[in-house]
Amino acid sequence: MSDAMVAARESRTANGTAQQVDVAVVGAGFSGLYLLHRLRKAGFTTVALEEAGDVGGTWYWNRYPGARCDIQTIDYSYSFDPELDKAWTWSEKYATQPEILRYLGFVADRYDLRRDIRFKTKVTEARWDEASERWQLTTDNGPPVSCRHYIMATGCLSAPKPPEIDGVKDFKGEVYFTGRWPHDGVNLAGKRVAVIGTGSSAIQSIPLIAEQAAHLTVFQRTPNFALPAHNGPPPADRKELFESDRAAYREQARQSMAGVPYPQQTVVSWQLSDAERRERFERAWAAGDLVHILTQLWADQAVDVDGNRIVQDLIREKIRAAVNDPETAAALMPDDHPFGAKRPCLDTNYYATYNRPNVTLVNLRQEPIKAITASGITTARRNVDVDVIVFATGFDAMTGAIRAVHPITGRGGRSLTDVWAQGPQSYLGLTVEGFPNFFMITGPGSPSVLSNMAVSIEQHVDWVVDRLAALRDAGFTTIEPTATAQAGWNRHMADCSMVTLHRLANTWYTGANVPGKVQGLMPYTGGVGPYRSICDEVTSRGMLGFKLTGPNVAAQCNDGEVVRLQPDVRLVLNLLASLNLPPIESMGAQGACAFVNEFNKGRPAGRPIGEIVDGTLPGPDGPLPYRVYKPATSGPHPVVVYFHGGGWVLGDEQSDEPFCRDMVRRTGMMFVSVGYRHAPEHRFPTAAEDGYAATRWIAEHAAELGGKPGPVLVAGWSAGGNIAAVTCQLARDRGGPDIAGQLLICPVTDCSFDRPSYNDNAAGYFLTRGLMYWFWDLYCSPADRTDPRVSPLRGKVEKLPPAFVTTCEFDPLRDEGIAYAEAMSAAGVPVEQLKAHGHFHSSFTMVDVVITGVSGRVQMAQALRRFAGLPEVSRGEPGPGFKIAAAAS
Ligand code: NA7
Repeated sequence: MSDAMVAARESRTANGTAQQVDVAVVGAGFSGLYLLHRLRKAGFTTVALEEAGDVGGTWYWNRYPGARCDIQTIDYSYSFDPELDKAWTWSEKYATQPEILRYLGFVADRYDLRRDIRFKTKVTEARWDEASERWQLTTDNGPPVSCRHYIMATGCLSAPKPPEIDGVKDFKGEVYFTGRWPHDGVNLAGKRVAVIGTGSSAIQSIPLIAEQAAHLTVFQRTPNFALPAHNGPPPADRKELFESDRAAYREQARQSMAGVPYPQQTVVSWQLSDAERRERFERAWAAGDLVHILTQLWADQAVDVDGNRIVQDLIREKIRAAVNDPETAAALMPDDHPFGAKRPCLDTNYYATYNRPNVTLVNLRQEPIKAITASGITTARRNVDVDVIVFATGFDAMTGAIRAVHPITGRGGRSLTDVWAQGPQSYLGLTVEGFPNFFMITGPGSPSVLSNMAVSIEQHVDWVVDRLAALRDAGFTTIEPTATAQAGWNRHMADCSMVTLHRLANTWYTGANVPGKVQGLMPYTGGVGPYRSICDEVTSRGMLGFKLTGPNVAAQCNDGEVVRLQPDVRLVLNLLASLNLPPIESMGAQGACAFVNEFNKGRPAGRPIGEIVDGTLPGPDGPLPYRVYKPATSGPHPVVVYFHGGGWVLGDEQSDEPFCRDMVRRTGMMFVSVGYRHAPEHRFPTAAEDGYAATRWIAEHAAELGGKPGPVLVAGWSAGGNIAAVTCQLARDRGGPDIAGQLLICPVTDCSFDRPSYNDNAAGYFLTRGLMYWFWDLYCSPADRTDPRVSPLRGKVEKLPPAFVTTCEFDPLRDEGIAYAEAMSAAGVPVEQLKAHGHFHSSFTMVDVVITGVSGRVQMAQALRRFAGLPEVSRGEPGPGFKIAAAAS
């Protein structure tokens, strides 16, 4: 049906004449305004429907005292028009709400946007009409709207949460919500005021309310981390950086992780001394910048509970120093969540406000609110009479404003509320399967609140409008994500959530602040730059994951999942690809060794452990070097004989050092890494025979080495996994030593190259098929390759020690590892398998780089302990919010 026919039909609707537009936008805040501008420029007819009386979105409503942005305003600005950028100068580092609102009004005027906005108009219902392929929107003011595309630009924090406290209606005094503050202000002078809540809104307003009120009582349920904003004029260094090359500055922001141009930190906390860490922290504290302190201290601060705890302790010290009364100070110290897992706040004199004689803190953890009465608030311990109650109790974040339009009915009469009954589902956080031509700006599943919103909004709007224009030009009238693409995005979201610590706190990021809301991390934690590149990849791969239809064109559906790799694996592989390295096999054996040594120098060295001792042991033809890694706990510890990776050609007893250290810490066991001899000088079966001989010697000399006498365990990665597997077979056949268990990580087990993983993962995942061929050629003649000492899968697999076999989805060696595990299992050997999805050959040995490898190493360590007969480790868990800390550190 043509648009003209649709228009004629729609104008006869029972609700009166519908306003006909190509695209309807809900909201006229940062997102809605830019959408209007872009849509108009792209030639679409459009209308924005806005509940408020003017533009501004969140900045229209949140007028409480002290309301400011918490991203430096230089960064919290539109960048789409360099002329606009130059035409506006912010007066402060963190602009106040009135100034931001003036800015948005200025933007609306400059591009004449108000003429397409219907103010004081709420969308009450939205329905996809299959026949006309248009959305029909019902409003509470003026005509309904019929549109081809429907875009929710409703913001993440615009649906205030009800107070959930009994008796609010009985209260005889004044009641205010920070998120719906009266436009002409509130006179609090001389009044007794209660503030409920200690999130950002409360922390910004409390110091100013305290200055006016006769008495202020703050009711705190959960203390929050707050940092001094050090507000003032925009900092000279940042301004200079920006003004020296505005375009480059903005571009850096777009590619960054948080939408603010800061570099990625590479130094981890344990590589720094106490003094160095304190120096970095003090610098960050003085900078008064959330993104700085959240990202610039050390690389593990946001991904590892130990790295994070150091920051928490330093902030708690600051709170202790700022607040005179020790009991109040203690109550103000957050202890139930990692720093940054809940949105930290920027403050001006917040903690010092509690030193004022007219301010009281009520700790609701000790005395919960029982009810609000006619005269005030009753807790379990006292009645507090007040004249005014300020609710700073937050929002039904991320999904609240979208679900406030109810129902949004998509294909087949399904409502978005039903589809999201178990939590929001989306593709890219922008679209939802079953809801054609429906888009969300900064929706759940996008970086949104974990980023500088201005940057994310521009990226979303540009992507959506560019796609709409391209579809229109190609004759498509509908666009809808597929179930596969959406499921893939949800899995990728879950993968990303394992990288950071956000999942360990009860926050509005997870829906935990709203009783009854399904919980799960809603924003995308994979970073702004990576997210942008994923959206661009969707486009460059022919609108991957979208179904497109149009009246005069063949339907198109390029189905699939855009990211199947773990997020950090994707980053590592992209980085490696950008280096354009020559294939390792083209470097020659010596050149390849030198390359690997150089490569290893650039990685984090590995965490501190008890002791490292080097030595040599007698091998079959002379001494072999070894390196012992000992735990910090007192021994003797069970001994793990470890074989490094490197295709029988590369590496040495030190080359997997970060992995060995990590496993020593996790297992509490001693690792002895063996420097077996390499090809091409020493071909098959040297590595295998060295491995076996070394294991035998280590088992016999365990006590001398400081380990526990008795059975040893063997472990190895890649070709080292091959040697470990072969050693177990030889030990069985040659009368010992006793081996209590084997850990095989991505092992080589067979000389056949025709399993699917050799083809599926032939290139692009660092270990290539070509490199494997080269390793085999250097180590082993074709005639020897079926010998079980290099292809243990061809040997006898009965009566082997219990095994834990790790394989990675994107590894050429995946299928032979699985085949070996299955063969052993079929032969009665107890076998556990970890089939690591989204991982590549080096995922588990790139410790502190591939963070998503942690949970796999936790499982491997548990297996080794079980094999050695040690009890399971129970890690100290500091609070309910840290429940899955073991998997994160
Ligand atoms: P937040 O950050 O959600 O803070 C709300 C606060 O209100 C928080 O301290 C809550 O405690 C508290 N709260 C909520 N409900 C209750 C009840 N029923 N009783 C007692 N205390 C309650 O909202 P904000 O408006 O401050 O900030 C939102 C974002 O806007 C902010 O992060 C910035 O990005 C800008 P809880 O922690 O749930 O125990």
